[in-house]
Amino acid sequence: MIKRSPDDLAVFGGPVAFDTALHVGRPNIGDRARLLGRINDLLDRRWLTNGGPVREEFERAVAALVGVRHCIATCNGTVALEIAIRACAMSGEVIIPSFTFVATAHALQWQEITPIFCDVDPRTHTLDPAQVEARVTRRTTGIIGVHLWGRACDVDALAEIALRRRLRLLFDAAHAFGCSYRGRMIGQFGDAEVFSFHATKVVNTFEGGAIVTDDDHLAARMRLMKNFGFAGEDRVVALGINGKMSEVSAAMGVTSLESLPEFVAVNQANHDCYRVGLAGLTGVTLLAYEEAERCNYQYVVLEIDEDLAQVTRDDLHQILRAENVRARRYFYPGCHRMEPYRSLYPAAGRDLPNTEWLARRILCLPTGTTVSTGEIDRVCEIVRTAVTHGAEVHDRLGRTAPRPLGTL
Ligand code: T4K
Repeated sequence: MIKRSPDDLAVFGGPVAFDTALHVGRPNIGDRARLLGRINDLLDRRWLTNGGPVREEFERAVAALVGVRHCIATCNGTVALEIAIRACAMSGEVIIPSFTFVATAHALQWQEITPIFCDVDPRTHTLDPAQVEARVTRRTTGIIGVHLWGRACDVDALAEIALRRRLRLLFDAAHAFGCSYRGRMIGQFGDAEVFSFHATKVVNTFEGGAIVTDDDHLAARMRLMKNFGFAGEDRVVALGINGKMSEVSAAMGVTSLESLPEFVAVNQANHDCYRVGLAGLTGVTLLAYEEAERCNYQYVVLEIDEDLAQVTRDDLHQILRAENVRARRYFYPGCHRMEPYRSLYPAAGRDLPNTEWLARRILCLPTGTTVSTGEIDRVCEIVRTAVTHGAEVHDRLGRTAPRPLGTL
């Protein structure tokens, strides 16, 4: 049914728009027959992990697409970050944004390195280089920039700071596979960059990740580290862990890579559909991607200005969930408000005004190959109805008195 008035919304007793939930991060599968063929082959070979041919094929394909000499595939993006951090000999303090998935911070804290949370630029959602500079101390050994939503950080400014202050520079490129910065593929910057190939990413390996770099020594160190430090059958030459990607994951990765252009095209068409469907809505901005760059359009990110829209981001989240649209409030409430950081640095929010501001404005909407443009039209219609009747909807949700606009 068409939802034109607040009474039509499921949250106020109207019919639920979707029988089956619409998810953010629904996995892309690619060519199932080819995937199953590859899985059959690897079963026949009886080579399931530890340096198999499919993992090697995946690493070659990733390195070629990114344009780097080395790709080290791993069991997930978090372990890839941990290995890259250790291989770069980061210690003491490392500067990162708080507005990111918590894995960026955990990868440091897990190794007893202090994450120093830095504010982001409210327009780009990525590290503000001036704020980074202000947080460098004698204990600082590195910077980890995050290419949030697949949009590159200010790579040149961060590289300049890292060079001048003699810091290591890594990029958490978990969202940015297949994206570019100033015409060069993301993956080519800093000492190394880290991708996630988690099920929810544009290219997936069920669980998986990779570190890419042009630094031969760093690559050799990371290859040892991800395999317990083994340099031969019974020779261990360094401290290592088990960070290996399995053959079945790599089979998914190779298959997924073959369909990358199609996945991106679908994401782009979906993004266009959202842009048209939400055009002209007061207080609702769809995050844009730069036309001149390569983008994977994997995240559909709305920014809600609650003063203009008269509904809060949390109102919209509640309204969409009631319609079976599982929108996500990434990356609320910011790492600094999650444990253990919240207890360790209770006052961190004071120095992160843009992070706090963004964390209450952002809502991610479903996209990917499982979402049709017809479904997107209906999602847009729900948002439009809620915002068009913003004041009434907010009031009816019963938040005005106990929870005024502007509070988290
Ligand atoms: N750095 C950054 C900036 C990252 O965003 C991430 C991961 C990392 C580092 C670490 O990389 P990994 O170690 O994960 O490789 C999800 C993902 O688990 C996580 O990989 C991702 N970022 C993050 C942004 O999103 P959650 O906690 O939101 O996951 P979950 O289980 O709530 O799933 C998200 C949505 O996807 C749900 O609506 C359900 C749907 N879904 C999920 C899975 C796994 C499916 O429909 N099918 C599925 O198989 O973290």
